[in-house]
Amino acid sequence: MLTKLQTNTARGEGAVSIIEATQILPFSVARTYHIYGVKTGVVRGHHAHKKLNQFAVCVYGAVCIMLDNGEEKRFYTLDNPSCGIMIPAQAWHTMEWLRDDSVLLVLASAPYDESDYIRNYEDYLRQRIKEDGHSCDNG
Ligand code: T46
Repeated sequence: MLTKLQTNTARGEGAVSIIEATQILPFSVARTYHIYGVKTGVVRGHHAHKKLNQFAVCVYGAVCIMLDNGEEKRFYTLDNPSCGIMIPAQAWHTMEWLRDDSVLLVLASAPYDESDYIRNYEDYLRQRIKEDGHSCDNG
């Protein structure tokens, strides 16, 4: 699930990691934002998006991304600016800061729209069950 970015290195001169949007991303970028100034241990996110697709890169430090599809949670450590991860629509996600002052850059497929967020986990699970066409409710 982690995507390795094309990276050019020159001995003693550091590295350049490249996101050619048309090659790496399954969407056009409409917005970018970056999250920073967060203390170690703080967990952000706790939501899913209805339609928004996103790609995240920790350009400085280390952040743990949790993706939850309603049945299974997966954890990914972003601690290398030459790697990124897709946060697809419909994935419940959190971002935990593993190091002070880590910077998370996010490329998003659409402008900000609060109505695209599902911020309540119970609502999220109910919607997933509806979409999957089955219910776990035996009652
Ligand atoms: C996401 C994860 C990875 C805006 O007004 N415009 C924006 O483009 C964004 C991203 C946020 N905001 C406002 C909405 C809230 O009042 O900024 C405030 C903080 O946003 P939020 O609490 O949603 O931040 P995170 O870090 O929990 O989530 C953010 C993105 O909002 C979200 O789309 O998937 O990063």
